[in-house]
Amino acid sequence: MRTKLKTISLAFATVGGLYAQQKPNIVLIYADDIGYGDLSCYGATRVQTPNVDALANSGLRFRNAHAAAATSTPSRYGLFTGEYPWRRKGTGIAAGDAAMIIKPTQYTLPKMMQEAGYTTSAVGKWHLGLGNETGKQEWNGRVAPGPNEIGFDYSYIMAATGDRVPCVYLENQRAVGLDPKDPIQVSYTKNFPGEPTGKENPELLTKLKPSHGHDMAVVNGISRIGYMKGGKSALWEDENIADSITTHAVRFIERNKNKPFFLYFGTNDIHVPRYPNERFRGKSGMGCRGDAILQFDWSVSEVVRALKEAGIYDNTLIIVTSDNGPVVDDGYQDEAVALLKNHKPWGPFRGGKYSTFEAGTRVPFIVHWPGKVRTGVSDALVSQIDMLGTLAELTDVKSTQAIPEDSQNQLPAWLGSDLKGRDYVIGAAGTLTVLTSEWKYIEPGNGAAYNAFTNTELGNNPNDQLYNMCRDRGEYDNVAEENPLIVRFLKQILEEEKAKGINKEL
Ligand code: NG6
Ligand code: CA
Repeated sequence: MRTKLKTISLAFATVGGLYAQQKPNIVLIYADDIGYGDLSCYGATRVQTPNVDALANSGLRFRNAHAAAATSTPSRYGLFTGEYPWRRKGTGIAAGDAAMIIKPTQYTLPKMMQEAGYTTSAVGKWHLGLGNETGKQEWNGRVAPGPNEIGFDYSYIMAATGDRVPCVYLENQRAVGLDPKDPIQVSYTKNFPGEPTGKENPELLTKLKPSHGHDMAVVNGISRIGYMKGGKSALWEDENIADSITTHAVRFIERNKNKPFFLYFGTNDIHVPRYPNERFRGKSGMGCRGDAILQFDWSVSEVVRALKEAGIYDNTLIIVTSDNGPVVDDGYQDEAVALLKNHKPWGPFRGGKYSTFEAGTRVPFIVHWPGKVRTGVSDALVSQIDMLGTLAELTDVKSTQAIPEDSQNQLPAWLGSDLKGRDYVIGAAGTLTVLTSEWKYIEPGNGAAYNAFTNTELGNNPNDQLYNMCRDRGEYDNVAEENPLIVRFLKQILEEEKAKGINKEL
C-alpha cells in the first residue's frame, strides 16, 4: 500500500514540469449543520446547490462519510487533532467564553501542514474556545491562545458561533473594527445593568425571535446566548456574515496563490440564527434554512472562482463536508419547520444533529482534485478523524510529532482507489457507537429518547442496539437479540478502543 501511495505523491511533484506547484493546495470547506439530504447532489430536490454539485460531478461523492461527533465543538476537535473527542473531557459544545479546548502543546492538522511547507489559514466559524481561562479573554487586545498557537498562520474567525456572544470577527485574534473607547464586555452568568435582553425586550427582536433559549443579549435585532456590552462598531451583521468570511477566504487564496496553502473555511451557514443576505432571502421557498443552503452554495462558487482565476484550480484538493447532521428548529422562529414539507435534511437516515442515530454524523463529503481523484461515488467508510493522517500522507510530510492512532491514513479511499475505507469508526453523541460497512452497534444509555426542543430522536436506549446498515439504513429494526455474536464482536472493538483512553483530562 505504501508503494502505491508514494506513486501518487510523486505524481504531483513532476506533473507539469518546471512551473507546476510541487504540492497541491488544500481547501477544506466545512459547512455547519448541513445534513446528508440537504444538497441536490445528495438527492435534495426542493433546493438546488449547482456549485457543490459541480464539484461532486467532477470529484468523488461519498455516501458513508462521518463527522467525528454530532455537534460542532467535538467534531472540530477531532478534525484538527486527529483524536476522537470522546477520549477527552471538555470537548462538548463550547460556550462563547470557553477557554481554548485544543492545547498549544497538541499536534494538530494545521501544524502538520506547516511542517509540510504550507501557509495555513482558518476563516469562519471557530467554536473551539479561545484564551487560557474561561470567561477571562482579553477581547479588547490579542486573544490568545487561539488559531495561531495551534498552527494557523492567518485567521479571520467568528469568536464562537452565530448564536453566541461576542458577535464579532477576530482577525489574527484581534476584534475587527473595535473602538477602544467602547470595549467589549462578555458574561455567560449575568447581564450587564441596563442592557436589553431578548426575554425582557421582545420589541427589539426585529429580525428573528427565539423558539427556545437564545433570549439573552440582543445584537442586530436577534437575541443570542450570553450577555454582551460594548464593542458596537465591531458587531457583525448577520446578513453579511457569509459575504465577510467568504471575502476573507478568497483574499487568502489570492494572496497565497504562488505557494502551497491550506485553507480551513468554516461557514456559518446553515447554523442558527439563519438570516442570509437579501440576495438569498425568500429564494428557496423553504424559508431561511433553505435560503442559507443557497448562500452556502454561493460561498462554494466564490472559492472555486478564486481558485480558477488564480490558475490553481487543478492543483487544489477541495473537500466539502459538514460538522454534524441537520436540525430544523435549533432555537429560532425562522419557519424552517413549517416550510420543510417533503424536504428531508437527514436523507434516508434516522435522527439528526445531537443524535447517535446515523443522521447525527453521516454527512456530505466530496473530494475534488482534477485528474487525481476518481470521479463518481464511493461507499467506502470514511471519517473526518482521518484528515490529519490522510493529508500527512498526501503531503509527504516528515512530521516531528506522532500522529494520533485514531487518525488513519485513508488516502487510497479518499482518492477513490480503495473501495472499502475504514474497518470501523467510533461515533459519539452521548453513548458510543461502532460502525462498520455492514453493522452499527449503539451502546446502552439512559439519556432521553428525544431532544424535545429540536424534535430529534437521540438514539438512546437502555438496551444494546444493533442495526444492519445494508438492509436497514433507517435503523428501525434492532437485531441485537438475534445476533449475539456480532454484538459481542462489536462490543469487544469498543472495549479495546476505550482501553486506549476515555474522558481523559486535556
Ligand atoms: C445548543 C443551542 C443550539 C446550537 C448548539 C450548538 C440552545 C437552546 N441550543 O446548545 O442553538 O447553538 O448548541 O450547535 O442554546 S453547534 O452546531 O455549534 O454544535
Ligand atoms: Ca454544527
